[in-house]
Amino acid sequence: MAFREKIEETARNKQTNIVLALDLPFEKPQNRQALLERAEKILETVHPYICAVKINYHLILPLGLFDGLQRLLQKAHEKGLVAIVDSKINDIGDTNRVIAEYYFTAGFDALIANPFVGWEEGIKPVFETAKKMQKGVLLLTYMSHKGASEGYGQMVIDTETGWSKPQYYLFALKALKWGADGVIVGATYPEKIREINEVLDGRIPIYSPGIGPQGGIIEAALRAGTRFLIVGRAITMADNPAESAEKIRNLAWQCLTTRY
Ligand code: NUP
Repeated sequence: MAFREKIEETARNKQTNIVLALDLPFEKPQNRQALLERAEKILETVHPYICAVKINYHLILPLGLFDGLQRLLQKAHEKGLVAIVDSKINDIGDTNRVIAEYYFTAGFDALIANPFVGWEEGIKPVFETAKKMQKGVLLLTYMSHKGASEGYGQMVIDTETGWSKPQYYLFALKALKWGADGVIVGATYPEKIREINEVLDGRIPIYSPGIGPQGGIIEAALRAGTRFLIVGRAITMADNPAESAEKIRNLAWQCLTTRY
């Protein structure tokens, strides 16, 4: 089954739209085993409340793609979760293709890429690789941090159409044109979520990180049109990650199912 159907089906069956960002603080290399065990334990206790797990450099760097990470990917798949790699692919096409091949071969179902590099000799090989391997591509469209306005929020003149538009608006159009499986828009910017959702016209789901420590509010993001919430530290750093995940999931699902 293709990534997009897989995550939708899992979300529907488990009644959760939470993607766990399995991020943990820095550990010295000699503590890699303890880091892996901590991540495994969180996944084990939190899995009933999430539809997917997103893995970032926090774990890729210390654990290794074909080493410790394999245990986490195996566990995620055993639990019926979809696995997304937060790779933010951002290089020339030939390099991007090799990066995508490694992540997909390792077992990830989807990856995150940065549209700033453009299509030809940029992001195109990522989409080609994903299509060939039946995997998904999510595109950064408006990031959740304050400085996002300096890049994703700047007014630009589109080289193809000559239109003067905000960068994120053009990225949303490109996500449609390129056939992205999702776009990332910060939960910290509900007005951007609303605007991008209008451009996407319900054809591509929005994934929003940034609730909790970054200041985003669950209800505001979901009412604006977010489909999936990406949640990290509010769960991974909680005294009781399972309890926190359950609370967030219940609130988000209730909000999602009553928003219209
Ligand atoms: O715009 C983005 N904002 C963001 O926080 C795009 C991302 N990929 N992320 C990632 O989502 C970030 O790197 C982290 O892995 C996760 C959010 O974590 P938290 O703020 O919920 O702890």
